[in-house]
Amino acid sequence: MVVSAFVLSVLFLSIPSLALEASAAPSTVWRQNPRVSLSRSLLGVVCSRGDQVGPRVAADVGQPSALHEATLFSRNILVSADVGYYPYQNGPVIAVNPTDSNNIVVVCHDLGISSTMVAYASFDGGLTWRSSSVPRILSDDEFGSDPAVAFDRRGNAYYSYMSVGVYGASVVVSRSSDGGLTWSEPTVAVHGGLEVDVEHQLYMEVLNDKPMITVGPDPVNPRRDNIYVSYTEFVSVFDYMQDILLYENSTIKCVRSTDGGRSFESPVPVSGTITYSGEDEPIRIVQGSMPAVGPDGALYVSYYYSGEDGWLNGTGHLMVAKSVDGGQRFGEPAQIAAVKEFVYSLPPTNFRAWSSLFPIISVGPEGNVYAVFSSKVDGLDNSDVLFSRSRDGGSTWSIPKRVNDDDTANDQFFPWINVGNNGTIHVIFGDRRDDVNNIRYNIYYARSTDGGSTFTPNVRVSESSSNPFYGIPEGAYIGDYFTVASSSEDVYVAWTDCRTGQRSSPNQDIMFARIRPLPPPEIVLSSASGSSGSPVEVNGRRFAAYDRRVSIRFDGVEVGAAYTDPEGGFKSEISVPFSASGGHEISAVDVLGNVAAATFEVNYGLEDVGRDVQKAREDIVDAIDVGQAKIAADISKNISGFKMEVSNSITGVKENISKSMMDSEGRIRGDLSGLLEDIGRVQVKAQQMESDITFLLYISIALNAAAFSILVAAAACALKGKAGQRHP
Ligand SMILES: [Ca+2]
Ligand SMILES: [Ca+2]
Ligand SMILES: [Ca+2]
Repeated sequence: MVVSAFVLSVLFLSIPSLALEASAAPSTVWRQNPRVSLSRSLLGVVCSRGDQVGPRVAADVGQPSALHEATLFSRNILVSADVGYYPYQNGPVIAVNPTDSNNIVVVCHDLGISSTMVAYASFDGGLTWRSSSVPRILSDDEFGSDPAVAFDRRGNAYYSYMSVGVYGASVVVSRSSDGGLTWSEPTVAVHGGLEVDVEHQLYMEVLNDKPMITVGPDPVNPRRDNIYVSYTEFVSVFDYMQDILLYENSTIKCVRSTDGGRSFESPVPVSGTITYSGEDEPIRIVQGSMPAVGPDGALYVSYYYSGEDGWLNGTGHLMVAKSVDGGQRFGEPAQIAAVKEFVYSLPPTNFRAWSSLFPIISVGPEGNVYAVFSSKVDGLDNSDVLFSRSRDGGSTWSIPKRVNDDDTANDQFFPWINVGNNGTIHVIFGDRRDDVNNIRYNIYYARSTDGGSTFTPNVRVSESSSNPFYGIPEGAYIGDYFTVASSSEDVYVAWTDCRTGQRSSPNQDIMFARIRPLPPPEIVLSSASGSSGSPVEVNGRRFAAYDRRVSIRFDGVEVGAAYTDPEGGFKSEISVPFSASGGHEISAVDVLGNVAAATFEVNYGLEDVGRDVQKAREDIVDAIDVGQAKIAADISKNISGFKMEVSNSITGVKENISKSMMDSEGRIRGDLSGLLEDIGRVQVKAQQMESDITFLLYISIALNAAAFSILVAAAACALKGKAGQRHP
C-alpha cells in the first residue's frame, strides 16, 4: 500500500499526463511520500478546496491557558501577510542578524503566490515585519519549496529553497544584503531536472529535496564564512523505451559556496547512496538533512536513514557525518540514535508529521554537538521530543533524553534546537498536551544552561492553540518544521499558526514570539470626552498587521471595525452610543485577540437626555393646553361668523327665489292670457269653419237633389226618343 502509493507519486511527479490525475487522486498519494518538498498533489488539495473546513473538532476556542501566565515569552506577533487568494503560510525558518539583533528574517511558504517563496524582515526586534521582494524560482520551473535562511557574520542573509520543475528540482540560493528586504536573483547551487543516458536507454529525474542552509567559518581561513547547503538527492531512473521506473537512489549531499553565494562548488556526498528498486521491497531512503558549523569550522550534517527494514517501519537511524575540511570530504557517518520509526501523520490529524524524526542539530561554542528529534517512546504515546549530545565531535552520542515534561500521552512534534553563543541550549516544539483530543497544538520551549544535562520546565510560547483543521483545508499540511534562533539578547521563535482560521474561513499564518516583552497594542482617542452621539476617532497601533480586521467596541459591544496597515496601525471613527454619563470603555480587538482599551467620559448621558425629554414633554403638554383653548375660541368665533354668513346667504337666496317666482308668475300669467286669447280665436274660427262646412253641406245636398231631378228628366226624355226612332 505504502509502496504502491510511493511509486504512483513518483510517476505523477515525473510524467505530465499523469500529473493531471494526481490532483484528483486520493489524498494517500501525497500523504505517503518520503519526499518532503511541497508536492503538486498537496498543492492541488490545498489550493482547490479553499472554502472547505475539515472536521470541527470539539475543544476550547484557544484562550490563553493559566499556564501561559507564568511563561517567559512575549505576546505573539503575526508575521505573514495574506496577499494571494490562498492565505496559507507555513514552513518558517527564522534567523537573526549577528550584526544587529533587531534585524530578524523569517522565510516561509506562501501558497497564495505563484513561486510560494516569501520572506519577512523585522528591524525592531520582531515587533513589526515587512514583506520583502519575492525570491524567484528558475524560469522553467513551477513553484518553490522548502525555504531556509541563514546569516553570515557580516549580516548578509542567504535564502535557500527548491525550484521545482515538471521533472525534478534544483536547489537555489538568493542573497540579501539589506537585512532581508530585497533578494537577489537566485544562484543555482545544485541543478536538478531530467538527464538522459542514451547508451543505456535510461532517463533520470533528479529531484534535490529538502535543502537546509547554514553559514560558518572556513576551517582553514576562519575569517571567511562558507555557505553550506545540504539536501537529499533523489534520482529516479527510468527505462525510456518502456517508460517504467527501474529504481530510485537517495543520497544526502552537501554543496558549498566560498564566495558569498555567488557560485557553488560541486556537491559532495555525505551519506552512502541508498537504492530502492520496487514494490516487492520496503522503501529505503535517506532524507531530512541539516548542516551545522562549529566555532572551529567543523561541519556536521545530520540526516535520517530508514535502515534495511524500510521507511516508517521498524527502526529509524539518525545519523551525522563530519567534515573537517570545509565540506570537501565527509568522514564515516556516526549514529546519533536508533529510534522507533515514526508515523506519517499523527492521528487524529492529517498533516505530514514524520519529518519530526529528522535530527536537528546545533553546535555550541565549546564545540559540542546537540541534537533533538521526535520519536515514539511509550506504548500509548506516539511522539515525544528527545535530546542527545556529543562531546567528541559527533562520534558518540548520549542516550536520548525526553525534553517534554507533560504527563499526557499526547504528541510532541517538529522540535528545533539552537545553541546560543553563551552555550545556552534552546529547544522548541509543537505540543498537543493541552488538548484532551490531541488535535490542537501549542508551541513549547525548554532550555538548558548546563550543556543539556538538565532542562528547565517547559513553558508555553503560543498564547493560543492552533487547530490544524482550521489552517489548510483538511488540515493537510502545516509545513515540516518550526524554528528557533537566538542572539545574546534574546530567543526568537517562529511557527505555523492556525488561530485566525478559526474565526471565519481557513487560514494559516506565521507567528513570532521572543522572550523580552513586546509593547502591547494601544489606542488613542481623538477626544477623551464628549456627548452621546458625538464622533470619536480611534487611532490604534501595534495590532495584527497587514489588513487584518479590528473590532471597535464600546463597553464591549461592537460599534465599528477597521483594517490595519502594514505596521499594525488603524484609524476609525465611531459615534458615541447613547449611554449614561461618566466613564466608558472604548476598546479595539484584533483577529489574534489583542486588546487595547481607553476610557471615554460621556458628559451628556442618558439621564441628561431623560431630563430634557421630561422637560420637553411638559412643554409640549403646556403648549397643547394653550393651543386647545385658542383653537376652541377660534372655532367658536368662526362658527358664529359662519352662521351669520349662512343666514345672510339664506335670506338672499329666499329673496331671489321669491323674486324669481313673482317674475315667473307674471310671465306665465301673460303667456296664459295670450294663450287663452289664441284659443278663443281658434274656437271662433273653428265655429266659423263648422258653419261654413254645414252651409256647404246644405248646398251640396241641394245640388245633389237638383242633379238627380235633371238626371231623371233627362232619362225620361231619352226613353221617349228611343221609342220614336225604332222604326224609321
Ligand atoms: Ca526503518
Ligand atoms: Ca508525547
Ligand atoms: Ca495567512
